[in-house]
Amino acid sequence: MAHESNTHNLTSHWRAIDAAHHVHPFTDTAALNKEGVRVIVKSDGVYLWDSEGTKLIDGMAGLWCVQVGYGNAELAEAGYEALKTLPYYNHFFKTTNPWTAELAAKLATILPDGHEHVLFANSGSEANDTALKLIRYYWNLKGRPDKKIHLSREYAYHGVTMAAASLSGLTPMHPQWDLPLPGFAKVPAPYWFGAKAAGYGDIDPEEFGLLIARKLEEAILEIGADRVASFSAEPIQGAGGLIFPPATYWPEVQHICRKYDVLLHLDEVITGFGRTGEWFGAQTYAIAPDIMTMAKGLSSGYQPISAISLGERMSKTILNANEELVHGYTYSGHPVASAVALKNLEVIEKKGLAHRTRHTIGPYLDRRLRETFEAHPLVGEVRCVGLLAAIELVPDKAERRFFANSGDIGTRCRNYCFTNGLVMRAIRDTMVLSPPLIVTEAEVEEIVAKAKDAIDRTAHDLGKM
Ligand code: PXG
Repeated sequence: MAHESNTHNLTSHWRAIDAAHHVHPFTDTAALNKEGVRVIVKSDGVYLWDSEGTKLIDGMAGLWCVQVGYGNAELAEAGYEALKTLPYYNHFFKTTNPWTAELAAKLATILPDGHEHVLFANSGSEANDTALKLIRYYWNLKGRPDKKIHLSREYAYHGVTMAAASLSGLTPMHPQWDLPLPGFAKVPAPYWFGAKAAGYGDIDPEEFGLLIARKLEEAILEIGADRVASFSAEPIQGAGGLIFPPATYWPEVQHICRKYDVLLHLDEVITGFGRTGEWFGAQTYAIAPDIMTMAKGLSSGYQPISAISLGERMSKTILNANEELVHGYTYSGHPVASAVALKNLEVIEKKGLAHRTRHTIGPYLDRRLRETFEAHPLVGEVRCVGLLAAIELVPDKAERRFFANSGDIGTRCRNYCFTNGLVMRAIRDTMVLSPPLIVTEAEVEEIVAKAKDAIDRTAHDLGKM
């Protein structure tokens, strides 16, 4: 389907039926319908096309997930093969299937040490929801039912189920739903670029990393270590604005979790599967989690699938409970999703996508962004780890202050990007890139040139150029 020649005339039809019947996520649907929605009809590599024939370069890999790029025939064929052979069966009735069993075994070879056991779900939110249930269960089995408070961070994004949204620290996610639920508490994020604006003064990043880690200790002591179940965190905070922790942060956090017997839950939904230049952010930052959640890049987004892995301590306790684990979804370990994920891991490995992210294309993106933007009058900081990059737009280069109406300038810049045929996200006024891991140097050049034009135009509007 979907060649521009025969989709142009259908655009207004699709817009109309979408407006009449489809409620969009994280969107004011009524406002969107006045504006008119864009219909995405096809994709290839790092490119997308809309129904009017406009070509976009996708600097976000969808929603941080299309590691192997669009249009990978091997993944499509693996899915088709499973669809023909076993389109559905479950794991509830003393049964498994070859793809899910192989996928679990493959994951065990790439996960952090001690993570030998995996549960499956269908989204990052479900994985995090499941992780919190397993954490509660663990402490119940240990005879410590009072350990029930879940700590997480400001600016965290962990998803939208009742528990995952409660865990999230992006406050606009809460009022519509009367969240967070009881039993959730927040600690600050190691957002060094924002430290000055937050009143920490001219602190250096390493000192700031320690200071923020110790805020976790303060929170544990205030609540009482005997009541704190877990600390949940993304190795790098993604949807909260690409917050890269200073080098001192993770070692201190791990030390604190161990000292107070608080389970460490790592949310690798964005940072997994090569994104930071290793299989997982846990390896990039030398983190040893008790439980880990992953989704997105697990299947490069080709199928909805997520996973929860248990470290030694949790797996020993939970798998030796001598009772049924009363949890599972109809689609846990779906054969088609498992087949696609398994092939996806094979492709990531075969093409050396984590390796190139760490050693060649990641450093290339980093260098080109710095060369292009570090001296730019609208840019306060450029930061990049693997193929995650952020460009902070600020009113005053020297001051590390933010714009008064947070988000206005970022949105303006993002709109210019779209006009230029580049998908680049704005989080507040931070411009964010997370391209497919197959992106080439020429495509990086295209992204940088389009981003430069958009940022220049934004600066021009503000009288800065
Ligand atoms: N954890 C993290 C770290 C995520 O980034 C989730 C959990 C939830 O996954 P599901 O599959 O339930 O969506 C995410 C999802 C954005 C954006 O605008 C980011 C996500 C989802 C939607 C939008 O950056 N991340």
